[in-house]
Amino acid sequence: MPKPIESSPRLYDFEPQQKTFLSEVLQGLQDARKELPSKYFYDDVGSQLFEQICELDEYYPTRTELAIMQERVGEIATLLGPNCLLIEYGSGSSTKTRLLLDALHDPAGYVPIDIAKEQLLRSVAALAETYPGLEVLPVCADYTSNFELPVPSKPVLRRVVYFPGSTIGNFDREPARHFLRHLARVCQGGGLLIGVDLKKDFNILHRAYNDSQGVTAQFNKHLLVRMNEELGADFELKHFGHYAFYNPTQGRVEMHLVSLRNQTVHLGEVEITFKLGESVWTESSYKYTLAEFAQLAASAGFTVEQVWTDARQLFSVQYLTVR
Ligand code: AVJ
Repeated sequence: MPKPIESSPRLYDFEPQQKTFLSEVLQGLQDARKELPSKYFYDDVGSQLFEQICELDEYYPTRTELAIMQERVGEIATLLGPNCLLIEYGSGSSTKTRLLLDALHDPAGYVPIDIAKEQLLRSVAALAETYPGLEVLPVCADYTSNFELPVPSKPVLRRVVYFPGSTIGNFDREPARHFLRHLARVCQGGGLLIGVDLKKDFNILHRAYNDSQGVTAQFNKHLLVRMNEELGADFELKHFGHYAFYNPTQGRVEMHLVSLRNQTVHLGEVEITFKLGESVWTESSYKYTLAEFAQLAASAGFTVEQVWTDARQLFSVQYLTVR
């Protein structure tokens, strides 16, 4: 266990190996099938664009998950029980976390885990003000690695991992199973409260990722903006198109940036050529049926204890337990 750094709040800093933006971009764009990791959407501007997406009429997941949480938080708090240690993977959408913290019965502590240190410290400082009695133990780590969890001073009855926002949807199938197995070890004897987006009418999915105001397109192209600004690249935004569609055989929405002509882009010394119609895969967002997710959860060692959905079955919040 590393030493907490000398600022308030204490931070358990595991100094995660962060590959640089440049090295991941170079790797992704020099693959035969070009791709960029979707985590790079979320710098300050990108996070703001995502928040704008969440406000769109067409983008149902965020508001639907929040509505489920608001309606069921009492029930959820009862199920999680008193003195639980709440561990959040990839904090951020603190509205949902605050709902939970408001309802939990005497939580033993709150452990937000994030790879982005500054953001983590900012959100923790804000939480500490609202919840002065709550022991907050932020951890800076790559959340797929094996790290020790900090131990709060209050006794812990069970550990509960919170993984909202259907972020699990961004993992391909095998990595998803692998990550859920990791979570099962972390919350052994306790549970996992997870937001999972559901399969539905293709047209609803299509609209959610192809909004009429073009905010999602701007969010997608923000990766190009970041490469221009931070890596000195010369992507011409007008020569790339936002292309998002539901792939029904794979059960996922795919987001791509498609080259609208043959072109060459420069990234420092490196030249990257694009053929007309060639795409850069920027995100996958898998959708599940309740049965499919239950099977995935079971293969990772979880039992589905409770599922809450909205009336239209667009989204689900699930409590999974592991013995
Ligand atoms: C935050 C990753 C769940 O996949 O729906 C929104 C991100 N991408 N519009 C999603 C996103 C395009 C979102 N997640």
